[in-house]
Amino acid sequence: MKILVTGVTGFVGGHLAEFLAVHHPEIELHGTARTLEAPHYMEFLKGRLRFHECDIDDKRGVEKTISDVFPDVIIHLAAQSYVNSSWERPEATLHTNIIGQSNVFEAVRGLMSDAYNPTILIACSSEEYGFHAPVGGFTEASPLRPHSPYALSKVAQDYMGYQYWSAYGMKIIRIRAFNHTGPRRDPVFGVSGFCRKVVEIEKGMHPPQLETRDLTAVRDFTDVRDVVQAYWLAIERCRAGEVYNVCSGKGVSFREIINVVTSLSRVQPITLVPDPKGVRPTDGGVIIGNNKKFCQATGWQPHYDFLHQTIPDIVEYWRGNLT
Ligand code: A2R
Repeated sequence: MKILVTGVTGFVGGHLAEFLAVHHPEIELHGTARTLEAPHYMEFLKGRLRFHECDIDDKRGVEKTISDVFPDVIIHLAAQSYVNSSWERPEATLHTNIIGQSNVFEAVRGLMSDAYNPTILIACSSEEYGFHAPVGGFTEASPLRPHSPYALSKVAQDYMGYQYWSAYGMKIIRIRAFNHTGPRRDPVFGVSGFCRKVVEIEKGMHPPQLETRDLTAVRDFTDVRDVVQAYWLAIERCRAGEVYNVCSGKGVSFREIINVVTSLSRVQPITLVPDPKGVRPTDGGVIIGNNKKFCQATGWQPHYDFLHQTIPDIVEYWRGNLT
């Protein structure tokens, strides 16, 4: 089986490639990246993962990559993934996420035949639901209320997946992933940023204070290592045309997160101060998912305890990777 992971050098892509290389040696693994300079932690995948230089915005380049590889499975992760950047440059986010995915779908459609119809997993997002989870968490039937250009781009990707399945019978599985983090997460994302700051404090690079925003906000976090296993199970067991939440089903407030992160610091005490950049439009609210549909379809259960395994692992990662 040949698998093509778009955005393989990204946070999830790297963990997915590692998971597939370790647990599925039978798979021929391909990945796209904008440049062929792989991050150092992907060195061990040399010879195992074939890189293809490909900008997802470039229709011809995407067509060439997909027709060269002819994958049985595509896991489409390449995207502008950062909500805050989407406020600053909405058109770039909409273009890469929506037109980029259209380029992937059209390239596959051009190759489709009775003998060729690959499975495609697309990475949609909890951001599509908005900020006010009902009791029991957002289900796949909850209304979509995108609040940012990023969220809007993910709604479009999601419904594009539905449309290509319904119009052309393409085998598209839509996954709405809730917050996920883990070692190697870019520090622009909250939890990884807090963990890195604690390590900067330990190394004397930052005063013993953490800049925080709305600590009452509640999110549903899953470890990325559980998420990539979920993506693989989705490929094996989920139904094309369907949409599934991947989440823990449990909410955790940023106050709880900060308490755990600061408790791990070798420098005490750490003072909390308001973030000088102020509150962002994406702060606040309660985003919790309901994972019943996905768990029933696949048997998946998250294994990592977010507060007591994932967060310490991220702190350890920064202790070993901050110079
Ligand atoms: O920025 P780069 O060069 O590291 O590449 C990122 C890639 N990417 C692109 N690849 C090809 N053409 C583009 N125009 C383009 N723009 C971005 O997508 C990176 O390798 C990858 C995204 O990785 P991260 O930003 O680390 O996101 P993460 O957390 O891995 O998210 C994976 C998927 C995305 O669709 C998110 O929207 C969703 O899961 O949550």
